[in-house]
Formats: sequence, structure tokens, C-alpha cells
Amino acid sequence: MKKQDAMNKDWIATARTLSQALPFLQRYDGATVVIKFGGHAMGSDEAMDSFARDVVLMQQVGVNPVVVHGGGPMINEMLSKLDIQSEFVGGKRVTDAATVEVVEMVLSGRVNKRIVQAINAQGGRAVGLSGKDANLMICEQTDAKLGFVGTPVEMNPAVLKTLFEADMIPVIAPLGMGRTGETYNVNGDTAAGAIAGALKADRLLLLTDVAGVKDASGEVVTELTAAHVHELTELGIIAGGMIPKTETALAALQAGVRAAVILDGRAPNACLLELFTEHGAGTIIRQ
Ligand code: X2W
Repeated sequence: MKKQDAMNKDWIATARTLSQALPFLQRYDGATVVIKFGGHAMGSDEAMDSFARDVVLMQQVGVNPVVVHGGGPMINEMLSKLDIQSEFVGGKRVTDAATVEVVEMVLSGRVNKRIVQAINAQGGRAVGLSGKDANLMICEQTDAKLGFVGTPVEMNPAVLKTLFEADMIPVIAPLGMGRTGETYNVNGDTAAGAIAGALKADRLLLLTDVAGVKDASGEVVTELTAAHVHELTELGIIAGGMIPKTETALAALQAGVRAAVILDGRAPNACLLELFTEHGAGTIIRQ
């Protein structure tokens, strides 16, 4: 008898949670949400499955999710197996001709298909692409010293809209094509920002391995304006690895994204917490 009562309480709580989510479900019906899923956030099979489940749920309730992934640690692993040395300058991998081949093989081949498979295993219909497909992301060389590292200069997101209409979930590897046919390696955050900008997305979720942007006392700030981000950066409070994230967020806002959120992708159901609860997650940045 007692056990039955306890179980009833669990189900009642589940029903209440669903009911409380209604205004959020309504708010995001038809919204476009771009999610950057980094190599560090996809470490374990459990993390991958839980992420995939959240993405399928989002799509089920009317969101158009777009996954843009990284895979830095997986590229490192393959380069080291092949005895190819690799270094980063300013957060970007110096990419010679041999390296860009490995980057494409690992990102478009292994990492992209693993995510596609995980989403499909949860009942979604994911389609794997890179920035090369349908000319989605045309790039120019970022800096001659970095070799085949690209900066997106022209976006053609029509293919993504076609996939939304067919209830498919695009999963995008951050590679771009040069105007004369080169393959460019693009930082995953940069690619996610450019794609979110091109879609004028409602949200850009940058899943990282920290809880969000911290203030001078080390507390996570839940909301920031672009002006606050500039202030905290000038004061040196936003520093190190957080700078490329906040820069991506600001560039996305400039391009017409409504808000960007920097959140901990290792937290269970991080995306659902952010979109469908009062609580939210991480740091939301708006104009
Ligand atoms: C990255 C692309 C992968 C990436 C690289 O070669 O590692 C550049 O640095 P994470 O997992 O998001 O760090 N590209 C130019 O961004 O992966």
C-alpha cells in the first residue's frame, strides 16, 4: 500500500511538471533552436543518448532543432594515431593539408554519424551534413598562419528549411568550402553562431563544460546584455576559453539571433531545463 502511494506521488509530480511546461511549449512552438554540441560534452554514451533524447523531444513539441557539433578531442586522438603533430593558436587548430583531411574524416565521418545514429535511435529523423552540403557555409581563409582554417562569409540555409518542413533534424559538421573548392576547418562555436545567424534563430545554445559566465565573485550570472559582456571582458572577468564563446554569442545577436545561452552540457537534460522551465540554465545573453 505504502509503495503504491509513493509511486502515485511520482506520477503526479510528472504530470504536474508537464502541465507547468505548457507556456514554454507554446512559446517555442515553431521556434528555431541551434545547439552547439562540443566534443567535451559528448564524452560518454549516456551523455550522447541523453542529448539525443532532448533533441528528439524538442522536435516532437514543435521546435526546429539544428545540431552543430565539434569533436576536437576525437580529432586529436586520430591525429596522434597517425603521428601528425597539431597545435592551437588563439583557440584554433593550425590546419595543414594533411590535417584538414583527418579533420573532415573524423568530423563528417565518425562524430557526425554517431550523433545522427543516437538521435535516430530515440525515434527522431536526423540527417548528417557539413557546411559543404548545398553550399551551406562558404568560407574564406581566416589567417594564412592557420592554414586551412575558415571564416564563414556566405551562408545558404535553404537546405535546413527544407529539412524542417520534412520534420528532419539537421546535424552539421563544422567544415566549409572555399570559393575555389578548398576544404576549410571551422571552429565549432563559430560555425554554430554563423548558422544560427543565417536562420535568425530564436535561441543559440552553446553547450560547454562550465556552468555559464561568472562574475567577479565567481558566481554564475543568469542574464547579461551585450553591453555587460563588453564590460566584463574589458575588466578581464570574462577571460580565457570563455572569450570565444561570448564572442560567438555577440556575433550571433548582431546577425539577428534573439538570444544566446552559454550552459553546462554535462548537466542532465540541460537543453530542456533551459527551454521549458522557469529556472533556465547557464547564462542568457540578449542585445
Ligand atoms: C576545430 C573543429 C572541431 C571543434 C578543431 O580542429 O578542433 C578549429 O579549431 P570542439 O569539440 O567544439 O572543440 N576547428 C579551427 O570545434 O571541436
